[in-house]
Amino acid sequence: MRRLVTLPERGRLIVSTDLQGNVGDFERVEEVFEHAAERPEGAVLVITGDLVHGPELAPDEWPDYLGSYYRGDSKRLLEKAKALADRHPGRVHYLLGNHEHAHVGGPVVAKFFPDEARRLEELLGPASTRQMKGWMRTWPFVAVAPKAGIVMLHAAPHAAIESASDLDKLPLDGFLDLTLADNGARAILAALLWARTTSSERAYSFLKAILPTAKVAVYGHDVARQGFAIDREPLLCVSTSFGCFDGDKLYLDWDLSEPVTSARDLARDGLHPLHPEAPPVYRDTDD
Ligand SMILES: [Mn+2]
Repeated sequence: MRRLVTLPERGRLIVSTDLQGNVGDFERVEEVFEHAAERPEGAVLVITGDLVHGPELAPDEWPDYLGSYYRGDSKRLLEKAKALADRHPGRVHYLLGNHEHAHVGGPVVAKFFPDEARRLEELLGPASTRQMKGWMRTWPFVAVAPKAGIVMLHAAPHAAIESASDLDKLPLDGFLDLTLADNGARAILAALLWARTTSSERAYSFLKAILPTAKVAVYGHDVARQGFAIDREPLLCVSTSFGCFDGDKLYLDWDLSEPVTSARDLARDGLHPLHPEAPPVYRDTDD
């Protein structure tokens, strides 16, 4: 299975991170992408995983740390995501996150329910569950924009790989059986889907394995309450939806033909508010 998607060298690149069942935010990402796709050179959309598994809380149970209120609806989000990909063949890429992995062989995730995957599969019923699993099993782990020099993945680029083809060999299953065989592969996949940060050295080594000229890794998984975080070069952690207030949510919009120089420059020139009309709460708007 090919786990690396190589994007075109021209057109717009739209990137969103974790949605966790937030249909309203997905619709806004969809609108941004479909508007960009109307340009003559076209556009591609990359959503870096964790589309599913959101809170189903009442407004008065909602804790402040979750940002703006929404009611998670992963079922509807998946239907919309599939429809969007079908409308734009080869132009919409969903990367596997740890929450999708929980449906196709990964460890149980317990965020708002003791077993998030079971909760969603109960809502879907057996036929749709089978369909969803078949689809998610094909999702790539990494996308690369070769001319821009941007690598996208779910979590921080901490995985020890030597080449892109190492990604293709990683089995999704086997996280629950504790034999020593394939322990190395399990560690690589766990790092790809769970690492919150990493050293510059590990990150550059990951980028080099994917594309020697790559300059920045864009990912989510963690919540950056001000919309993005740069722990150090070449790491750009973006929060498009989950855990943020509406005015702090950011997405990436970049020209695929424009080489990036650093995470800092990409953040300054490429990040845009998902809800420009909403007031920022944590986001620094000085420049
Ligand atoms: Mn995640």
